[in-house]
Amino acid sequence: MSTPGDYAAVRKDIAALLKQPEYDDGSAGPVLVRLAWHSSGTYDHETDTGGSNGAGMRYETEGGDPANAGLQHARVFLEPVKAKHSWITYADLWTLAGVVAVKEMGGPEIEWKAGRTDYVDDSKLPPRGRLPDGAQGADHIRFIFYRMGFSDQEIVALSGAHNLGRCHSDRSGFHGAWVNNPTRFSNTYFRLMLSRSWKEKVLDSGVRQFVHYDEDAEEELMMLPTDLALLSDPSFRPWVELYANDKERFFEDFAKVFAKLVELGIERDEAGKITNADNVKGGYHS
Ligand code: CCH
Repeated sequence: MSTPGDYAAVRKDIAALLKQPEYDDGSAGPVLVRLAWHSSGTYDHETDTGGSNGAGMRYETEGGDPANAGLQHARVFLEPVKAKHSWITYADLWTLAGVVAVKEMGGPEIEWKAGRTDYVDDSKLPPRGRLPDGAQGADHIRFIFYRMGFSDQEIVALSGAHNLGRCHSDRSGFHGAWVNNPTRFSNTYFRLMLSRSWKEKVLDSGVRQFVHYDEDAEEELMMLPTDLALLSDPSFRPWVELYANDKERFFEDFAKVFAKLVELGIERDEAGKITNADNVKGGYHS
């Protein structure tokens, strides 16, 4: 047990668990980034529902959403950290883990603020279907991300997280990694998107994705239909080109937009204290 509020100690323990030789590409990092994103990305600006407050993925309604398949691995990786620092809320731990993982994998420092609650307000629970579907196109991406309050530029910057990790046939139905070194944060995803020729492939399961095979690559690389929609859309594409050519600008923009993502639905006073957390009515404590 550490001193309540010692987030530096929590960060250290998250960093220490990233190396997982038996898991995927040897790192828990990518799936932790996805956990942070899916816990936040249910937010709806108009109704002020969803978002990371409440850590709703602990329960079947949200945790059992097919879009969240596989994220139990991320939550299990973090259990020892929660056990050791029991004062931290799951909502804070999951978002902080994503931020620490990005940095540890060579990405930018992302601003992160504490204070999320694990108090579940039933009236704030997101319905299923709030997260994006990789089989779709630009209209769908806009529908999902505009609902959270993001611009076209922010959508493209956030999508750069697909530098990390991979698709698992038994989770999403898609298969493979976007880049050759999927545990190193970089702008390779954008560079490959522009420089390679992507061929449609229908997997045995009937799922449609795009693939490319490089002579020197260990495996066939992939793109989702939603990834390639960023190329074909005239408003998304200039940002893909910018981020492919300017890694620093990508890092800067990614850091800003990821910080915004994990703050969706969180209201703070001038001192940074959350004003819409512990006092919610009609909620229950875990
Ligand atoms: Fe993603 N993502 N994502 N994604 N994603 C998947 C995996 C990761 C979409 C679909 C998928 C973001 C946006 C989108 C990560 C981060 C982000 C998978 C494979 C699908 C499908 C899941 C599996 O099979 O395990 C779609 C569609 C969109 C937008 O339209 C955003 C935004 C982020 C973060 C900022 C990361 C990281 C992974 C790898 C996870 C892993 O387990 O390796």
